[in-house]
Amino acid sequence: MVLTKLNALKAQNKSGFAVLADPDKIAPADMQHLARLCNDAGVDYLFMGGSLLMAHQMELCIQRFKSESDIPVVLFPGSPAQVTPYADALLYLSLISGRNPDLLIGQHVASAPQVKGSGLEVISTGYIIVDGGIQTTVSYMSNTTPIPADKPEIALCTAWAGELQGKHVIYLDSGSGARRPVSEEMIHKLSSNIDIPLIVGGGICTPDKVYQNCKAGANIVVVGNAIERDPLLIRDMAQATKAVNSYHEN
Ligand code: 1GP
Repeated sequence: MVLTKLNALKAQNKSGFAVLADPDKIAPADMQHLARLCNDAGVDYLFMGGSLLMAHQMELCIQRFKSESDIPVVLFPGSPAQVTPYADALLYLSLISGRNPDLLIGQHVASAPQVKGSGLEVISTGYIIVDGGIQTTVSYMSNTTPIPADKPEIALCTAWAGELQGKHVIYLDSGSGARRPVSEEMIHKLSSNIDIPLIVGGGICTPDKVYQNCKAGANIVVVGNAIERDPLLIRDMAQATKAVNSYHEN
């Protein structure tokens, strides 16, 4: 189970690495190559999803990936249309940094029969968007205001509220293609004060940034854009999470 492993990472103060594939940007034909790169690098998860979904090839992408890899596929859906039983687990997102009722409960009600019937492992996720220095697709599409990047205390209260509501994990995201990733100060503020796993993503471009995020307490670091530009980064980024784990062990 994906959540069992995430909880173990949190309990042991460890980190893992997730590659985000946007089905609008990657072709099914590329998924086997991506799977082999992920296998070789020891990637922990493949996240699948995007804020749009114009190419309806997500199921085929997942099938192709799974034909080459046992790495769990976790849906990170931009809309209920992206929920598919071909994956292993679903980040069941509530956009708790926003005040858009549709993304707090509305879409959940509408998609409940589909989610219940999917057979997916459902991971209740408090999704927090932080200002990444540029208007990202997610902030525009969600019609919400991100948390200011220099207000870690607001992010913490939001994460606490999610935890108190029973969310399984918190996802702290500055949005895909963010100019400024979430700060280590904010990551540390949350990770040291919540008891549930912390996922971090948005605008992370270098293995060193992955390392710093993990050191600050991220349990999963997610990278999409940078890997689309240079898939060979997968190896060094996955390695960075492992280096932090050995640093904590010693
Ligand atoms: C976006 O956290 C993810 O929601 C990943 O962002 O594509 O910028 O790596 P990038």
